[in-house]
Amino acid sequence: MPSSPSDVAGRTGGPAHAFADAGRLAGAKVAVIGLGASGEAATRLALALGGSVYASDSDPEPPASVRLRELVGAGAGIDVGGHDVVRVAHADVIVVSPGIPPSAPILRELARRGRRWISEPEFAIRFHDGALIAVTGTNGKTTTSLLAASLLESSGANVVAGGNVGGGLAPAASELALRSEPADWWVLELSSFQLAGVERLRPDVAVVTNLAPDHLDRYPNRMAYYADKAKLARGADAKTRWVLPQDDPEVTRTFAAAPGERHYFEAFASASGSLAADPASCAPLHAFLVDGTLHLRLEGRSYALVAREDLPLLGRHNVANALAASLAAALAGAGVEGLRRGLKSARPLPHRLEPVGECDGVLWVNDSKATNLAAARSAIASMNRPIVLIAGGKDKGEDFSALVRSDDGVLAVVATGEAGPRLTRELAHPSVWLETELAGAVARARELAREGDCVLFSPACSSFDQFADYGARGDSFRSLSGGGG
Ligand code: UMA
Repeated sequence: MPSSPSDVAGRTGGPAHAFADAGRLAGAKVAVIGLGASGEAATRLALALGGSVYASDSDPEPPASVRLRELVGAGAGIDVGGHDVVRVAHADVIVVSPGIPPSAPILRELARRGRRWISEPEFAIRFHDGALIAVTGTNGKTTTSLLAASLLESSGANVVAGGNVGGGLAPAASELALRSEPADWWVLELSSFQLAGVERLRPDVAVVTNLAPDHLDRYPNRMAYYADKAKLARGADAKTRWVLPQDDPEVTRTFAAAPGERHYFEAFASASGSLAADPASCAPLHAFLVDGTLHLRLEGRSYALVAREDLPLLGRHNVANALAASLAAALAGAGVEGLRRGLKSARPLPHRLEPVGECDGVLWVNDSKATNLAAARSAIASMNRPIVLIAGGKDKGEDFSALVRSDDGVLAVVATGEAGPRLTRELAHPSVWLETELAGAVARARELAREGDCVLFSPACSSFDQFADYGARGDSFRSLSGGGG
């Protein structure tokens, strides 16, 4: 069942493959574009491997600016406030930070000169001799990645997690490659921005949680966004094991041509498509929820993993995440007992349906990570109490009319942030309130909620209108709510 970590030779290809074969960068010229978390980590990695590094950022004060002196001391050439395009174009390898869109002037100029670049995780993975679980999807990537890693760990595997995760929960991929004790398994969360710059990255286990429109402020339409997600399959081959949702038509279509063996998870069984009811139609290993218990079916035999009520994570979509993580971990060699232990001790991650307190019978839930409509919809559908919803933030152009449905049990919506006015116009709900700032929205929600209700902060928008990121926004909600008090 599991692939061995040694079974991953030739994971990457493309122009820089020779460096991976040598295992070092030995004098090669490496250009790193962007000095955020990923650019800084890639710079450190390239320096550690003996590369001659030029790193630059268009911002005069990028996130890494306090450590620039250290990077220069270690031998990097650094520019802030702009990029020396000639120097970048002459590098052997160009590593690009995920937040830089292909429309950025530096990338347009490199494209005009016929230069290709790679994303930071692909750069890092070239220096990892072990095996890889790569996790993408629109929502649930972080929970699934971290849970898969902890389930593997519960089974005694030597595993680390990183990639897009952020929020201080796990490092950039390049930081994993810098560790002195190499791990047998990496679990990498990969965003569409990171996959955009992937040439040939070969996961041993590739997980897609789900697909729904997102990042429409960077992509012209959802198909362009899905096309970047589909690059996860670029380096896949017959040995790649896929972990896919049974009932997600966008995932099925997007990955239809991907080579490899398919394994399915199903948290929302429909009468027509249940893995539990139809074992013959499926791959040798899959995961599903039946009679309130998460199950794994391995070569025709079913194993009960954990009862839904014993999984310490709120929300139905977390059942899907737990099934996907269990399947990925099982494909990587985790045993049933390890999975059971790991699932029972799973902890909610900050900002993802995180209960932050209960006061006067009102439960306060921080779901700041719900930065798109689909994530907020999942959260709303997951609650088993009447909801006072706080939503809004940076407007990414999604259709808000679909945010709340009449049978959701939403009592009132408090719209806030840049998207607040459009939310109030588009939401078909009898009780919509507008508050410019989050503080006002929390105060309004406190007035509206009654005993037995919950106040759900699930913004359906990114945070960049008023906050540095979703973490800062969630921290602010947590402290404004006073733990519900
Ligand atoms: N920049 C240039 N030139 C340009 C444009 C931008 O130099 O023309 C600079 C910016 O000034 C900035 C840097 O490039 O300093 C871009 O940094 P970045 O936005 O890529 O941020 P990092 O700090 O490197 O963080 C990235 C991910 N951020 C994004 O994809 C936006 C982090 O994901 C990730 O944790 C980190 O790499 C390590 O892998 C965060 C995220 O919000 C959590 N991701 C999005 C999501 O999950 O929805 C995709």
